Amino acid sequence: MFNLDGQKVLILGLGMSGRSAAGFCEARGARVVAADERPGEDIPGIDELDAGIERRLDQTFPDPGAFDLVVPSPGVPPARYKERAHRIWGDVELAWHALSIPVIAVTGTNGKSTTTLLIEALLRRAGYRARAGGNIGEPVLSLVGEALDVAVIEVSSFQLETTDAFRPQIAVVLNITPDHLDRHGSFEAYRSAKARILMNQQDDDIAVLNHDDPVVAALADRVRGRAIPFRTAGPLKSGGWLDLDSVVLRNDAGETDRVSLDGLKLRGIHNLENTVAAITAVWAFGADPQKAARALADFDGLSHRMERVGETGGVTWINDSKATNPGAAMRSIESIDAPLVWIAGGRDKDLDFGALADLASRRVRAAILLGETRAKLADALGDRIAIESVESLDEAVRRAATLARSGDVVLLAPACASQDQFRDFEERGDRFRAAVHALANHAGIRKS
Ligand code: UMA
Ligand code: ADP
Repeated sequence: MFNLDGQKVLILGLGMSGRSAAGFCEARGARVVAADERPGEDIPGIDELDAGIERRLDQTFPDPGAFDLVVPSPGVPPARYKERAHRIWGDVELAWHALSIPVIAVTGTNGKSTTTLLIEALLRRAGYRARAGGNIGEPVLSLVGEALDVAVIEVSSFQLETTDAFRPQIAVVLNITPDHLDRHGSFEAYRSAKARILMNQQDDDIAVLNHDDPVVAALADRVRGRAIPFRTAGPLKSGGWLDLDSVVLRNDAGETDRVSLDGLKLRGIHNLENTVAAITAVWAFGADPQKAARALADFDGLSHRMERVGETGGVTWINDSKATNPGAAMRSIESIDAPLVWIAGGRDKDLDFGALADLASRRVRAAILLGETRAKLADALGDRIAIESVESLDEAVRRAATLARSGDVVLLAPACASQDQFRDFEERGDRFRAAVHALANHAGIRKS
């Protein structure tokens, strides 16, 4: 068992990740101090912490320099501990030391959760005991001690900042476009954080890289093991690529397999990319891709990702609340082949809306803007399309109902974080769904 006997460990932040790390370290013999700047009554699950864990709540963090190991939560910026800490290991690093099974790690700006869960489903169908965890919302430490053949871990840029020796056997990088620049400071710093997924890989490890994304493709130079490309926009010499309704898999020796995507339930071009990435990863892992692909027909998309939440008077309502950056929102808009009423806006992450606004001005009939970024988005859109500014998501849904005509799609793809008005993207999506259902039940809904 991974041992922290007698070590003084400081846990920073007691959300999902911090609470699991506190329990994990305590069970391995550490003297744990668990700190959170919020008062205890605001921290769900705080009462479940073991009594042996010392709590420091509702106060500024203790000095990291007084501890052998600091375990920061992903949401705690490095400036809070980096200078003083002797050793920094986030929960992904802790889990990696404790797991004695192969690890497939998935990162990228968008598509991580879908691809991670799809890889889990594909591997299970191919006969492996696989479980997903990490940024997906299931703390990675919950995988430790499970009877598994393989762990599939979604890793964010925040989590990769606190890795040290983390070395996934297979690293999947989906795409890198601007996100979280408020935290990382620059696109270069964000890209570097993502690239840490490859940092410790060795000769016998594999990096599955998106050949169509220039920033990801450029990472091939850093790969110490084998780089296996995947793409949807054309063939490759070897790797995994989309060809009509199939994924072609070809190794360096030229041996080729073809996996049919018949029955694929996921919608949208971005999900084709995620599917090709997932199939390529499980093939690279050594699973039988034909057996694995039987899972495609059972794999429903996740909530809050291009989720169809209702239809009213010929208008389709889609909840893509998880589109929390411009790149994701662009894919959502591109994926819809119908006149669009677009609901966007939220918390700013210092991101540029230029390319998104250009696309929206060609594809969107009307934009309904809310949240902290509504003026910035309106500026970027200029007078190219009809714009309405609203105070709340409920109001946005009501306005959309009056603007949308039969055959239109109303799309919530905010391109921004949710925390200006909501707890998280899930609360925002739930609120949207509820508002749409309330409309649908209301006889007075106006349709032109
Ligand atoms: N806190 C402080 N001081 C600070 C910052 C935070 O005390 O300066 C405390 C807060 O009061 C709170 C706790 O820290 O109690 C929150 O920690 P956290 O924000 O790291 O949240 P967790 O609940 O531990 O969730 C984290 C990830 N959160 C973030 O990266 C912000 C979750 O990803 C992840 O699912 C979970 O660990 C399990 O691995 C969420 C996310 O938004 C979904 N991720 C980003 C994204 O996907 O874009 C990266
Ligand atoms: P993540 O975990 O990286 O946030 P998700 O699978 O939850 O990824 O998808 C989040 C959103 O990102 C989706 O709602 C969709 O708008 C967009 N998206 C998903 N896959 C891709 C992709 N491969 N490329 C670009 N955008 C994507």
